[in-house]
Amino acid sequence: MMASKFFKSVILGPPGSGKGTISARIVNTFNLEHVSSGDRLRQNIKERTSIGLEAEKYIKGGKLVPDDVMIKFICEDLKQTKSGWLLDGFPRTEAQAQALWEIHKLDIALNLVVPYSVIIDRIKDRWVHLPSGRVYNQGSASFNPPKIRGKDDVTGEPLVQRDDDKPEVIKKRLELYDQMTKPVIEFYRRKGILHEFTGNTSDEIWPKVLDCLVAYIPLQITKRA
Ligand code: G5P
Ligand code: MG
Repeated sequence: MMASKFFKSVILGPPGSGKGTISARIVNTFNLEHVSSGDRLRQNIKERTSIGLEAEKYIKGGKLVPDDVMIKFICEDLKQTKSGWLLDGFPRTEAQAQALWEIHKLDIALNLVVPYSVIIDRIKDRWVHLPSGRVYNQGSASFNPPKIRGKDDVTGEPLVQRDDDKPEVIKKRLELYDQMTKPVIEFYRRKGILHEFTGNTSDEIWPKVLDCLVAYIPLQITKRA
């Protein structure tokens, strides 16, 4: 069975909290489209589009891309979706949350709560496959390593490290998250749709997210089955 065509959800959490990791598990389980603002921006940077060139200036320094650019970009993207969706990385400011809400009333907002010390430790080992957004960790923790070091599991193409994963840029991203994105959590709390999940690892967080979503999207477990 498929999730409702109109199921609309967002996943929130600081940089490196595992939004991409948990989103991959969600869309492998439910029939939702993963719309990641960061992945979409990185694809545009790679393709040297005008939005990519503009966004690159901000992303490199760990700053946020301006609200007007992001709102237009993501709302256009959502028009292309063919099923329910899970937004990751958007909204990131209260203005973005308000703009989205005017167009789409969401069913649920998931918030990942992971200590910053854990995040800083794992980010240095993150490697990504840019075309798909698939994310791996090549650290000593042996969490989700690629089957072959440096290569994407599905395509065998090379993995890269993100420019904005340098320690000084991560620090800036976490500061901006505190200032700009925490109000988004409060926005959804006021709307009564916020669910928070705390843990040090994605394996600890995932079963709680799954339980929550099953209650919202009943009897629709697994695309894989
Ligand atoms: P992004 O791309 O949205 P962030 O900063 O929100 O970037 P990020 O860094 O992508 O979030 P994540 O998705 O939350 O982090 O985390 P992840 O990739 O799944 O996991 C991080 C690492 O930890 C991976 O290596 C993973 O394998 C590993 N990991 C996960 N779980 C575990 C675990 O349990 N144990 C261990 N050991 N490892 C684990 O945005 C990037 C930039 O784009 C711009 C901004 O400039 C932003 O900085 N941007 C926007 N600007 C304005 N408005 C918006 N809406 C924007 N959206 C993007
Ligand atoms: Mg991500």
